Amino acid sequence: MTQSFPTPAAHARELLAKLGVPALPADAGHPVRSPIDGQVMTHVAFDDAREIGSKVSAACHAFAAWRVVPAPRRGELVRLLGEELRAAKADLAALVTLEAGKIASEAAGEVQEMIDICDFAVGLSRQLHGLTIASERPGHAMRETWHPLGPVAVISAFNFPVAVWAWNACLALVCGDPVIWKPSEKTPLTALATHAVLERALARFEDAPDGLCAVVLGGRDAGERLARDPRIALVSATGSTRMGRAVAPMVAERFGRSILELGGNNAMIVTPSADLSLALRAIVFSAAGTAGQRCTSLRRLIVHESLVDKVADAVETAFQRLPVGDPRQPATLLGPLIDKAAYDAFVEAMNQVRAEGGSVAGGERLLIDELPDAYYVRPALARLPAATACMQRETFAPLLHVAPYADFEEAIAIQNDVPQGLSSCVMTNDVREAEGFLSAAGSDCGIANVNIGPSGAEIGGAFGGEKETGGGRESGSDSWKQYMRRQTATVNYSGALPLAQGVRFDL
Ligand code: UN1
Repeated sequence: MTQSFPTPAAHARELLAKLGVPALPADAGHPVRSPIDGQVMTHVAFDDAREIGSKVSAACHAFAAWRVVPAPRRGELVRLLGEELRAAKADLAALVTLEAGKIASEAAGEVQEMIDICDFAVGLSRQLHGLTIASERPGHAMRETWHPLGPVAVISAFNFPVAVWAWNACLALVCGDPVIWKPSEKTPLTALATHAVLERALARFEDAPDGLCAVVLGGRDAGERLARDPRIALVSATGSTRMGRAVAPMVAERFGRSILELGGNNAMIVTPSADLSLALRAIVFSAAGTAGQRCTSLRRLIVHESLVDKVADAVETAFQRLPVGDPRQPATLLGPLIDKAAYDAFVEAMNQVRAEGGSVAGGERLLIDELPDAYYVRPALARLPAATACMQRETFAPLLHVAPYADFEEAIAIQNDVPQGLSSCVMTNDVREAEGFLSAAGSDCGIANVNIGPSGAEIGGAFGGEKETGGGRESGSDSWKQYMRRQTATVNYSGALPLAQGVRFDL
């Protein structure tokens, strides 16, 4: 059943008010468009160099106070944030839909991901464990302690406009670090709304230092300013490999730390023993879900030659049937691309497939008459006779390449033969293939799955990838260690001064 909704602009006004965001200038500053209709929802003011500088100074002051607050007490702030996010979940998710174009269920999932990482970080606040290490010297004790690191800058992308901030901010806050957030200029409203939610948690917490958390709005130059600022201890940047190539040297030049989560070019291998109905559902969700705009979206399908036509036909049919449209409609499974540039890149990538001897099914632009400034597309399936150059590139759109393989080792070689190394998976019921895929000689990616697609990771694991993906790890496992500095301490409780390695230096 089709529901009627207000225009995205009116809907955004209503949600921003409900979420507690102070009124924004209606017609001045940087325009914020909704991909749902391509129209301007509102404007936001970008921070200038002076404002960015003073936010960093405030974060440095806040750090001096926050680092000595006991970690479990810091965890209480994140616990309160989790409560406030639970209360705001529906409204914040609706705003994610307006600003990023995600279908309602995926937007709700994104806010759930924020809540999950809050819970994880609260537990972590009592588990920032160090080590005790055996000393070779008598009467000596050695230990390793983790201390807060300093202000953290989070540079996030449009496609996960709030969850990626939460991955970083929740860990940083329990680790004792202030957080400055520069969201994508395409999604500033969800950042402002998240901050309004955070303000409520800070008010309930009562004694958090001023300047502990800030939002910096701006374009590339604002991100650059944060990357170059020596007062920022860690820059956690999510986005394209191109962005990472620019940001990483700026941080490295001043010996800052960075966590990079850049491009992916994720593959699935489908073997003869695979459960094909399971595979089909995994393929369609991970290739077409979020309109192919996840870092983890499936872009390459490597299918055994005996099955490749059957699998490709089934995917093509499923793509044809996917309901595309306003992501607020409950029946929609595929919302719009973020903007015209994304659409142009999609068209160019399909042209490259054809130029390399492949064929493309789907890929048409839809709803042009109704919504001429929005970019809705039918997902595209590109059939290739073999893995070719067009499969090397990440195109942030629902374009799935399919190519055959003859033996399993060849499939793994194709899977690994791209510059990126984020996520990967194999569909198989053969334990040798499954374990081989996960072995040292198997997938070279940061994420490797068996019998699930490459996207939709849980927060409990470390998230990130190798090669051009940047090597960073965020979210679960021991990713928290990057937000702290490690100190090795040796205490001499004897009356003598023996030297390590048996060195003698008698005065
Ligand atoms: C991203 O696309 O930047 O694994 C993050 C997933 C999500 C996170 C994606 N949990 O697909």
